[in-house]
Amino acid sequence: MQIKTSSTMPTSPPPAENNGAAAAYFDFRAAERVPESHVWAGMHEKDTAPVVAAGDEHDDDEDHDDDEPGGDMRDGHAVPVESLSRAEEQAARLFALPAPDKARAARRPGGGSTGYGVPPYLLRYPKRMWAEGYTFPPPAIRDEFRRVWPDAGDDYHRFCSAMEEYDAAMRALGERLLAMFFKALGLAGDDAAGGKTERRIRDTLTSTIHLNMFPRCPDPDRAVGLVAHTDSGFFTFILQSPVPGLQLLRRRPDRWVTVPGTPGALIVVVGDLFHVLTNGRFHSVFHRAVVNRENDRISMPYFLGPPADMKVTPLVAAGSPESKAVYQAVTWPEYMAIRDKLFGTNISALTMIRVAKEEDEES
Ligand SMILES: O=C(O)CCC(=O)C(=O)O
Repeated sequence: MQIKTSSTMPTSPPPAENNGAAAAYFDFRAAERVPESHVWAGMHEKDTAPVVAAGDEHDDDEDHDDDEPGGDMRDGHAVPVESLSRAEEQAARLFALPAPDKARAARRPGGGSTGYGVPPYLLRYPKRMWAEGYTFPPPAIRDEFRRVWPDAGDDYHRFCSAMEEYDAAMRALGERLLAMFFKALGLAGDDAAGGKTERRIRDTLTSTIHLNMFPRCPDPDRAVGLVAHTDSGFFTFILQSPVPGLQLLRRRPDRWVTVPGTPGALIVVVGDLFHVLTNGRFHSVFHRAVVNRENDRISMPYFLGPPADMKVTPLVAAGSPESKAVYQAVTWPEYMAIRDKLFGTNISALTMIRVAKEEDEES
């Protein structure tokens, strides 16, 4: 079965006119149909990737690897629900602002990955997503959002406070989760080989928040909220709202699984560099967002990863005692350069940096 992913979807580079600032704003509210610029033909073909609800899954695969899914529901995460809903409410208010207010904060060409509009890598696709987005690094919240609210009035302070609270809660959760992952790998504790590595990773974790607004869509079968992809960093938290839309790719057999809309639940999505760090023990997972006819959906992925200058080196003890490093050590920018080069091909960047065959071959 052929699954369409971010690396298999486009077969040729997009025409130049699809790139650039013009893609920054599209009035989804006014759209009565999905324009050609946003049509993704064949995205929802049932025979390409059957969609089942997460609760209905039956995995009869004898070879099933417990670590295989790479995306996980974490309820009971101890993050105050009020912090999550305050941030979600503020994200919705941001996207509800008039277009000129948002346009003031548009991503600057060549200005990195911060701001309102379409992330640069999505501009490489021939078609646009049914989504608005805003990306920012948490330490820059107060500076960044002066672009939206230059007067720094009450709305600005309410927004920034909510995002700071969200950041603090997610970061603390990230550090706890890292400790859990290390424990699961048998590397926890001060005396264990991984103790030092865990502390180094925990103390240097970098984070990015990306706010997504997936507007309701007049023809959801012809549109996509966010094309299938893996995250490149360590791991990502994706808060679930009552409106479902996140789908995870499950393997053997390949199928898209819809994560139920459970308010307050967080999905943990393992990224490529965590796959490398754990020597393939925790697999990164393809995921995508779909849209629906009835409801807008907000999502606020919280991405955690290494600093740019850290070589991510496989923890050899992550596998069996005799295992070797399966991947070359890479920095995040080095890994992204490989991913960028492979865009539009069928080849995964993980495969390119693989130096030894994993027992559990990824595809
Ligand atoms: O909205 C979602 O559920 C997924 C978002 C996501 O994967 C992303 O923004 O990278």
